[in-house]
Amino acid sequence: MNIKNIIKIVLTLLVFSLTAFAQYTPGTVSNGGTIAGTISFDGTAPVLKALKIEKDVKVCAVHEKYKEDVVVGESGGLKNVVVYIDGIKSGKEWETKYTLDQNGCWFEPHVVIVGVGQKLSILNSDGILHNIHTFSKLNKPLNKAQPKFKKRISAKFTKAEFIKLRCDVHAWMSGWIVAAANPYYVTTDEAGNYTLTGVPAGTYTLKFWHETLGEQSTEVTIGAGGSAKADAKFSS
Ligand SMILES: [Cu+2]
Repeated sequence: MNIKNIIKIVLTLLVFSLTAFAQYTPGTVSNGGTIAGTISFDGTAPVLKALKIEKDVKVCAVHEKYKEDVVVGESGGLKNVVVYIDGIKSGKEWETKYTLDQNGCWFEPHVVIVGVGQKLSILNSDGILHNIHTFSKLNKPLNKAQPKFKKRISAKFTKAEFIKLRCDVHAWMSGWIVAAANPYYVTTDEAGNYTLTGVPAGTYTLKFWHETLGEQSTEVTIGAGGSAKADAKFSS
């Protein structure tokens, strides 16, 4: 065997082991724990910017629309923060359904989570033409017309990534697809609250991602069947 072949084999094994190492293995978690908390916005909440709706107004202008880049609730809670466990290798099963809707010319939800390798159903509830367009770097970008008769298309993502999302027909439509490395990804609600369930006992790196305010992380230790609290604050 010459040296070239040996290098080839070593490289193949290395790539294979790295790939295996990066993958998540779903299964049953007995006595899983819960991590919960509140993400808040530190400072004066920015004034929501009204969006101009000048196209397909009969369907699209049914209610006022505001830019969703920073959404702060009454008590200072920050909506649409993705809270996730970074690097967890095994744990609970994936969700059975992941859905993104285009409803009233609006992405619902604004930040949608889909597991890597899982199916994202993209609905068109409007009965008009939309064109879904993703701006991904690690995954293959998606640029697909969804005519009024096409109620549902689907997409899969092979790598974990935060992906900017737009509609090429309606300039104000903007959102995010989060291709999740594991099932421990959630988004915060209007009050900034989140809950991660079914977490195996261990010490984890918990990350908080916001589309314009950046990313933070903290360490969390959770015992079997236990609960942990992790809050975070973002400012602009
Ligand atoms: Cu559209």
